[in-house]
Amino acid sequence: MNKSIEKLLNDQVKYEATASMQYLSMASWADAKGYNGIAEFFYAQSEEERVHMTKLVKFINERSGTVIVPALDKPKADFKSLSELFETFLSSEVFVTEKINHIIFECLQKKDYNVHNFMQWYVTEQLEEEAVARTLLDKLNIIGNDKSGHYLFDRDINTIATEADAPE
Ligand code: OFO
Repeated sequence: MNKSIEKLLNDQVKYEATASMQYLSMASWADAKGYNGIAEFFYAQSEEERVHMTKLVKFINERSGTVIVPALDKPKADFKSLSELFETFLSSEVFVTEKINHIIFECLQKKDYNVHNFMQWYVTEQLEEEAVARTLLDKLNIIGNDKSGHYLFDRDINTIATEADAPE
């Protein structure tokens, strides 16, 4: 595998791992505040990102590359509001999407169609996850500071997320 592509895939391992730990931290924050639905949502997101990371690790190994399991920065652990929690979610997803697009771009430059093909799965995932993050944040913006709205949001988060994720 081209060394610069291998480096980008290893960087992506770190970004997926970082997202996984960030979402675990967000799940724990929500859990401690009594938002059980939001906590379960982020526990599941954290697991998903871990799966994304492991898929990359396996792929690099399959292609006889060298995997570098990265050290991670401490995730953000405190949030002023639910809006800040979900803004963090959206900005994390937008960041990951940019990185994936960059890998796709480099694959085309280096004519590595194998990695390009593999990365299409991530492109689709990111589209879905960004749509979910934007929808949830939009709902929270409508709710504002209304406590009973927050209660219903926490109760219904999985339904809202599933609807946002559904193909048009
Ligand atoms: Fe890894 O799917 Fe989002 O970040």
